[in-house]
Amino acid sequence: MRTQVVIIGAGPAGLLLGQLLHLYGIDNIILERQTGEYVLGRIRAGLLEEGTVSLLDKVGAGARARREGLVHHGVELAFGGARHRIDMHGATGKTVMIYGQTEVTLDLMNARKASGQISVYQAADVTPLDFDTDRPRVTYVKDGVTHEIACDFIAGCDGFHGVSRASVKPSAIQTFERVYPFGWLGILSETPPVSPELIYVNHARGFALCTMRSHTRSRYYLQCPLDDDIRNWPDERFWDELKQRIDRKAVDNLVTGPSIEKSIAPLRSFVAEPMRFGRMFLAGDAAHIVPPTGAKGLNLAASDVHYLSGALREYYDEKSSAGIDGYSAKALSRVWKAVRFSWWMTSMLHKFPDEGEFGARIQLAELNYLVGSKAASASLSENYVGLPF
Ligand code: RFL
Ligand code: PHB
Repeated sequence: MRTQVVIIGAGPAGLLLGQLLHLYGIDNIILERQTGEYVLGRIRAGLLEEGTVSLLDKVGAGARARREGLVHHGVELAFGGARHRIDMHGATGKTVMIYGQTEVTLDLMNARKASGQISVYQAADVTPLDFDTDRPRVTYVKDGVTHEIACDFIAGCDGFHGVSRASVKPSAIQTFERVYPFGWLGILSETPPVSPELIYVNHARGFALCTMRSHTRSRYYLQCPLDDDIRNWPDERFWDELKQRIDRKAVDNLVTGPSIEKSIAPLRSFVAEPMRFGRMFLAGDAAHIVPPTGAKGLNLAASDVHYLSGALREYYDEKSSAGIDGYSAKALSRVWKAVRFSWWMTSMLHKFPDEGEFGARIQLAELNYLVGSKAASASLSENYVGLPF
């Protein structure tokens, strides 16, 4: 078998890249380790930047997001018992959209089916080979049979634990990492959101986030110890703890109900440099991870594949390597800004066990400055709605 680009991974990065390449007339095959149902079952991101929604529009997968997504003009920060609204739209003219990653994935899967491009789910032992030569290839096993695809390029869109980055010889790659000493315990419930906009909470008991998927479905997160277990968190305990961290008005408005999903995610910042190794490129979580506090992970996957698809289009249409040569530096420049923003939001909003009372007071001073200063609010807004790409 032969194709122009083999894409490893059918998460948002791989699916969106596949559709952008298809739009540019570049043949591609997606190899995914899991089943489609499994990929769709992962409850993750919920917040899309305007640039991400525009890319969905561009590949013909944005119609449902435009219909069902909730457009938010502001965001709230709660600390010291009070809530403060940041008018993101007033500061930047831009908005964000609440539309779940599961829905984005479903819309992209449907667009891919309609385009007739090949996707292989349950592809085992996917192995990128010879990407430091002019004849890269990828092998995989399906139903016990080994297959090989010859290609021009490989796109590693296989997430943090994928095979692509792991296939690069260690001397060719540099990694930067910060692991935070806590996790996020998240629940999804079929209840109306506590407030029309997101509330990020700094509290002495730990961070909390009130977010949503729709007018009838809420998503809440609580900072929890890294080694905690969801078995320690029956729904009742979750709601009790949330009520202790949110403000009075929110407690009064909170509608509780049975959880339909519950999970704990560790928080980490991670960047691999470069994002290109000969004829293999990394994009999305395969190259970088941000803590979810800034809501940047999925949006970075989108900007990466925007740059990468443009570079590959230039290679095929204009016979120029300038785009692919510049991909890594261009993507990393935006990645590091989002890594900084996510690290900063995480540092300002969570309880850090080792920072003590001094650290807690510094956080409050920063939050007070932020909500009292037009310049500081505008800076947060500009990053939150997404830097241009
Ligand atoms: P994914 O989604 O991990 O997809 C990678 C795919 O590759 C497959 N794969 C392989 N396939 C073949 N062979 C192999 N050897 C393979 N190894 C792996 C996997 O099965 C998978 O299908 O990476 P991608 O596409 O780069 O997308 C990244 C996003 O999923 C991620 O950044 C976001 O979910 C992060 N995130 C958020 N991002 C936002 O932009 N806004 C948010 O509000 C937001 N909230 C979140 C989040 C992540 C969270 N968790 C669970 C870490 C909230 C949470 C709690
Ligand atoms: C979500 O809706 O799941 C979400 C929103 C904003 C974040 C993180 C997660 O910062």
